[in-house]
Amino acid sequence: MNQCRLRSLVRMRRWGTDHHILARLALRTIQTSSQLGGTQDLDSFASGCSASYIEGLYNKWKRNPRSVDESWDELFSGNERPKRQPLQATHSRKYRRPPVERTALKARLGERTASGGGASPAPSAPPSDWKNIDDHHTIQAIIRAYQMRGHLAADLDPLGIVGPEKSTSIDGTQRYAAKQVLRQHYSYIFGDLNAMFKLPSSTMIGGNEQFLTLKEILDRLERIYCGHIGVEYMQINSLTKTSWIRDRFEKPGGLDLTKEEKKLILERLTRTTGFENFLAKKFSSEKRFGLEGCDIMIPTIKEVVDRATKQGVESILIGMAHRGRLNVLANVCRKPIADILSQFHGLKATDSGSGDVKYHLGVFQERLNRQTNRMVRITVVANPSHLEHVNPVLLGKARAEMFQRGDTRGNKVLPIIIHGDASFCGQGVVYESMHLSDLPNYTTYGTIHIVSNNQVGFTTDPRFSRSSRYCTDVAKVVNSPILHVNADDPEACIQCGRIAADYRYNFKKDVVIDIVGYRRNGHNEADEPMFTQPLMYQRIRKLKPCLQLYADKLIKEGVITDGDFKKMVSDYDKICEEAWTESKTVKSIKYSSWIDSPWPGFFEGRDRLKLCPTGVSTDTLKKIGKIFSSPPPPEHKFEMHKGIHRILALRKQMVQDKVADWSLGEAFAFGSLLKEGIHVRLSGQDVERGTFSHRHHVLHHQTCDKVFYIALDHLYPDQAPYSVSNSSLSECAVLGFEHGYSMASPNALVMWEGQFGDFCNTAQCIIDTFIASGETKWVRQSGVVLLLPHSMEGMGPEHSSGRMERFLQMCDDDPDVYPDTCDADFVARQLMNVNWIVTNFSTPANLFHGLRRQVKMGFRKPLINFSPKSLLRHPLARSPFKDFNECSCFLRIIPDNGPAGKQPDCVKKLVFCSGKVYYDLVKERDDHEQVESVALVRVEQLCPFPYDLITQQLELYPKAELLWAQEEHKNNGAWSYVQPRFDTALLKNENETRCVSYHGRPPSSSPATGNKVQHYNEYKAIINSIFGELTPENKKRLEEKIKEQQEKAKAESASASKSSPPAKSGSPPPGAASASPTAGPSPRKPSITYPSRPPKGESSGKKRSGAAPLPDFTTTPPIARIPPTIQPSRSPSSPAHDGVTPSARLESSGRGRAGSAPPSDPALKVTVARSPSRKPASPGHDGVTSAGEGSLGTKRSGSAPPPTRSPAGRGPSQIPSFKPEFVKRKPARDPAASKSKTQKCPRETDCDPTKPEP
Ligand SMILES: Cc1ncc(C[n+]2csc(CCOP(=O)(O)OP(=O)(O)O)c2C)c(N)n1
Repeated sequence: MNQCRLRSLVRMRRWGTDHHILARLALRTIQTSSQLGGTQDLDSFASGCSASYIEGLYNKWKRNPRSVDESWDELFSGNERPKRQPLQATHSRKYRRPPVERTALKARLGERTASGGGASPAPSAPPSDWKNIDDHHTIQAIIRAYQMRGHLAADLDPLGIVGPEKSTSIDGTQRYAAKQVLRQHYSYIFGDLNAMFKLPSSTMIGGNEQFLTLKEILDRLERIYCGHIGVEYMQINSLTKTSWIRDRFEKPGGLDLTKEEKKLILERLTRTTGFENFLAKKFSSEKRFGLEGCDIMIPTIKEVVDRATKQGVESILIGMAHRGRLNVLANVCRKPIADILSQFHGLKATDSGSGDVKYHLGVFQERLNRQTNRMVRITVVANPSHLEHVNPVLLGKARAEMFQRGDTRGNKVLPIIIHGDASFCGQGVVYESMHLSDLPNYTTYGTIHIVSNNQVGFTTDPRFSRSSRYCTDVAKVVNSPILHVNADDPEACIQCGRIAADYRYNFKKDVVIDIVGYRRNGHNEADEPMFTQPLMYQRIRKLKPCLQLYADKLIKEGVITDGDFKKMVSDYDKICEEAWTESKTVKSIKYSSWIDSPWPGFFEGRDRLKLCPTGVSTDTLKKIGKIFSSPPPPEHKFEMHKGIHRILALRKQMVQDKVADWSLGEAFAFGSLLKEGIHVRLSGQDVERGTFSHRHHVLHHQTCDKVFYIALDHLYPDQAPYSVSNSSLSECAVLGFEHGYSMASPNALVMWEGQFGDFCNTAQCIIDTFIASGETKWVRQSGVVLLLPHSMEGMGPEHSSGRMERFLQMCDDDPDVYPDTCDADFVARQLMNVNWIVTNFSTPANLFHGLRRQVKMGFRKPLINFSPKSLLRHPLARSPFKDFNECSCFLRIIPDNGPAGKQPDCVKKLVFCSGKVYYDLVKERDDHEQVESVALVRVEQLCPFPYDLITQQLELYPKAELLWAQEEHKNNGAWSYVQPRFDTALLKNENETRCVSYHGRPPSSSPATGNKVQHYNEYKAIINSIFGELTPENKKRLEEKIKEQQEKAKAESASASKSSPPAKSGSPPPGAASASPTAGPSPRKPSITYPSRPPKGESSGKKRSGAAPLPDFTTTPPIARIPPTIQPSRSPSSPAHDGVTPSARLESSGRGRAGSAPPSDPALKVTVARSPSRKPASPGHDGVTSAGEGSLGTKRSGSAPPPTRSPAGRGPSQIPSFKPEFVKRKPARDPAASKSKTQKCPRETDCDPTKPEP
């Protein structure tokens, strides 16, 4: 036919110009083709298609030469270029070889493939064959389309409600590859399915084969990407990771399972379904939140457990909600079934507490994993009803466990979180927790998330509960691969479990498995789902359970027989029946047998009521003070900010004067605990510097990026690790995380500081459901400390109150019961019996003792402390060293030690107060000249209420009128808590007729005014109600005093400006160091310089000279003035980006920042570390993260490593034996890379360096 056609074309030559041109064209093509040695092209080109195509073009050209491509124009008009120019892109697009041409190519390649096997050489296509290139590009794009969007066409829904329709291609094959996947390539694929193509390197579907037909390519891609697994991974910004996943899914045979593996899946599925069936049979109307419809979740988790234990994981922590929880306990943790069943019998508990519903309880099981023959500890963390809020708690606990085990890479501890579909996308805490996943001090080196996706949330359809396509889209923010899988395909689910475990092992990153199933029953077993999802449930009723489907499949495949399956089912039923019989013999339950975080060795042999002393020696104070007030050793040439020089000078002066301000008192607490082997961890927003710029625990080199110094890391050679870390801007997740961290071990002081106390309400769920009630519900203790800046300083409604009233309202001490204060252990017993401790410290010494007491008690109790703002720099809020020494202790109340206290009979008013208002009252009492008639008593520990000491005070001042003074509004602050307790204390004395009157702001829905004048007027009203108006004599005296102080200040500043250049930020402020070194104010002091001048750069903007004028509402602390200059530039483009000074490099390889080994040399060293890697600006999906990120060893590693010394002989004996390898840093794999100044991204290098890059 072709020959024929050609002959006719040649004949045309004779007919006329038009035909002549066509013939010329044909001949030229023939010539070109034969020059290239091809004969098939001649056939193809001269085929009917080509001829009519050219003819059509020619006719078009005749009508309008410009209507065809320039190349055709040249050809038809005879103005051909002598030689073909390199084609422009436009040429290649417009020149379209008829599709049938591929048949010839196919035939040619087919022959070679058949003869030469898989690895045939690439066909030598003509370089000018742009269509051929286009075709290959298209194939590549098709492959990429499947990789990127195949999940959109995957068959994920066992109900068949959601999912694409199959369409029929030209060869009659039913394909899922809908337009949404293939888009512009959709029509292309139906052209010629037998065309052969070379596979691009971006796919592994060919295995060893390099060439496949289009049909085979499509079939393979369909099977991989549009089958029962829909994998989302192309969004990951790492070529290594995407390649790894691609290879795992695409390699032929990679997802096959052996017969034995299939049998194991069936066995596990039998147990899972069998357990639910058994519960349904025995307790048909009991809520158990069954897993039916997502049964495969249990074998999937078990696959993860198998895989992880094989990889060396020793402890697996699971956080989950209600759905399927009992099944997890029975079949994953292997909690004895009888124990679980006994929870259904309504038995009495023999221990105290409230207990919790059975599907919230925690479990801690250590067992042998039979598949791997290794011991594994599995913990399911107790959780409240509040869905997803257990996530950060679980992560914190996992992180702490890693710390204790010296597991620096998450090789031994694996966190797994199980989510519901509606809650995963609905709860904000999921997002907040996800964002912790890669932060150096919070990472758990990857968490495996499993979504039990039953496509409904209670009664709400997904289309009404989320706007995202998938419920898992939230995980994309951290670049997680997401494996969606059809729950009715057990083998696919197991493969996903396997791949997820391997991914986490290799890359130490989060990964998500979304098991798409259904819910066979209602939200709980008593619910009628047909009310709300009638059509869905009509389908569900017709569906065979997954177990049955899979058993049928395996029987058909010959893996098992029908008899085998029946035996499997009956064997497990027998196990359940036996457990049922056993459970009926149980007569009582113990809440404590459901504890998720036992502290072995901590309670045994310990006198829980013994309160150990909290004071330390003066030598210890001096040592800590010296290092805390010193800059890094000079040999490190650490360039500090001038302001820091000044702050350190002030600290040094204080140490010399043997007096401590707030930050020094806090440092004494931390430092002395570190010395005793207690790990200290402080986390929260901006805690490193301190919101109010008072702490400065991390000093930043001013010209070298990521070089910093933490004095508290360098106190003692054998000290415990200190971890201070700025957190993400989250309260809920970060507080949850720290709470979880505190659960893991009693031998750590774990603190979370709120930026302002007010913000703790975004963590309310954690506070209410974990911290306030965790011990009562789950017998689980925690010594977590909340530091909540609180006080009324005219900063407006949201920066004034830590919502003390809410914490106090949740205290569970009975306000109407006067405790047995004669009990020798009264103080400890009171602490032990209450759910948490609430304090409002007013001195650095009490802060010191209060924090130390947290780990000195024989039990653990959360501490909520309302920390100060202006008091951080208040000259009177200082404590002498003697208040920290061995003879000192925590003061639950601070009585009046002044003239009033010394002559109590003369006292007319006894004013109780708490916190910062005390200092206002002292000043006002002074100004009102009532130092002898008004006694001021500070209640430092509000809960448990110090009845014994309060009663003593009441008795000490028998004639005094009793007042409670607070700066908060009446419905806020401590009043509603203390009032009934004062009454109870007063009622104790039969002869007592007094009661305590309230002096504070009136009730208000807003915690504070935003208007300074109103703030002051409110303040003045309180003062007047306590002390009365200032008398004319008072006023006159004060005016004189102010005048005198102003003159003095003027003279001082004049002499200062004469003798020295203007004060620099590096020099100490005048008079700052000469502040009163006494803890309590001297009532006879003429005036209070108030507050002390903040460091330069933090000026309040108000010029204050000398004494505070009256009226003084300028007690606002210098909090809002965060000096930006203290922050070194972290710009990656900064020349100092990686500028680590040679001396500073000393430690750069040895330890990360807040958490590293104590230096082997007691001499101080500068801690150098890369700050947490800055994420590169999205380099695109293939973009490997750019340089400039810190390497593993130099990033600010998370928690400090455990101490290397044996804890024996110091501190409680339960200190875990820390392993030194925690501090070891893996040597850089590539020496050249390690020499390089610019470190590779830890996200890449962190991945197991022993693994070859795919
Ligand atoms: C924070 C929170 N809000 C509301 C609820 C009430 N609630 C309990 S289960 C549930 C539906 C959860 O749906 P999903 O996350 O899909 O899990 P499922 O029960 O379907 O397994 C709701 C709204 C809750 N427990 N916690």
